[in-house]
Amino acid sequence: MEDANKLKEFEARIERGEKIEPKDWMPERYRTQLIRMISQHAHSEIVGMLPEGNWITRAPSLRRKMSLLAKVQDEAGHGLYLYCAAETLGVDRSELVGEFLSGKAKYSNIFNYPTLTWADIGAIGWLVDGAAIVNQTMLAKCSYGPYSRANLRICKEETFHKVQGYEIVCTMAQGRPAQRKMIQDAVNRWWWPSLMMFGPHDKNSPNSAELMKWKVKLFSNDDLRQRFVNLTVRQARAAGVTLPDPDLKYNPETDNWEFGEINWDEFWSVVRGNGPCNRDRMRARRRAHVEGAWVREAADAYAAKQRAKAAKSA
Ligand code: FAQ
Repeated sequence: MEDANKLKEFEARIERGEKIEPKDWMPERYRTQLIRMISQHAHSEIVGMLPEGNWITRAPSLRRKMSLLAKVQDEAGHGLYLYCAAETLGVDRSELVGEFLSGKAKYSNIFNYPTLTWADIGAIGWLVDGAAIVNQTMLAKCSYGPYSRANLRICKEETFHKVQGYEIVCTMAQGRPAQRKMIQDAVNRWWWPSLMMFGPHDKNSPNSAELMKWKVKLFSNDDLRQRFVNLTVRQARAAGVTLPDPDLKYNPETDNWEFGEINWDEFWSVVRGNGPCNRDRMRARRRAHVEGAWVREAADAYAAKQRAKAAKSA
């Protein structure tokens, strides 16, 4: 009875647009859904450093190298904000990282594709960060305070990432024939996986109804995907590249760019661990975890020393 009243009050607060904060009462299901989603998001940011990290030493100029270094470093920071946001829900970071390293926790499909040429760095910044911004601008308004604030900060940085990528795309699209071919090839390879980032169609999305009811998601997977397509078609035209979809056509009645069918078999195969780079990505992260053990130990020792110092002077 008490819980029924609390649930009613909780839902009324969400309805009024109030933020739910860590110490507030929340249904267990809200808490577990948020932990699932925020931790998957954190793992994605961390794995997301790998495809682009692959090109830091081969960036074509110092300016490009500096921008890419800053971007990859930002992704690590996003992972950390997000693990902190998940921890406010009473879960330990080491538990979440353990689930990721054991292969139990998911991370975004997109980071299981290879970066074959420098042009892929442009395509990722433009398309992958572009898709992430569409999704995360919504999440910055979500009902859970710490996740909302983390996304607000993430979006500001992602905006720079997108411009960095789009500038590479535009530069290469105006370059020599070999450069134009290279950027078009990268766009062809990253377009469809970017559309998959928004998740399955609404009718096949088991979590959406609950997440939308509690305003964690404010728009559905399909609505956000459509928004991304509408924005990107115009940008592709301005840049001088084509999107690899013969079914792409404008519908004046809905003001939407309709697009062809996504290959969901490919999506699920990648999500289940069988994409082109899943094994490489997991191997790299497991190795980094082992090699980074001394950093965690040193940080723990430092924190313990600071606590002892504070206790002594209190
Ligand atoms: N990949 O019921 P739904 C970035 C899973 S960050 C893998 O629709 P939901 C920045 C889903 O987990 C990119 N799995 O799920 C960057 C669920 O399985 P589960 C990451 C996916 O949660 C840029 C099942 O399918 N962003 O790019 C995917 O309602 C460049 C059923 O799906 C976030 O994580 C997928 N794409 O909606 C970094 C944002 N989609 O858990 C470096 C936060 C779905 O029940 C370089 N997350 N699945 O076993 C979200 O907005 C949502 O979780 C969705 C999925 C929209 C991803």
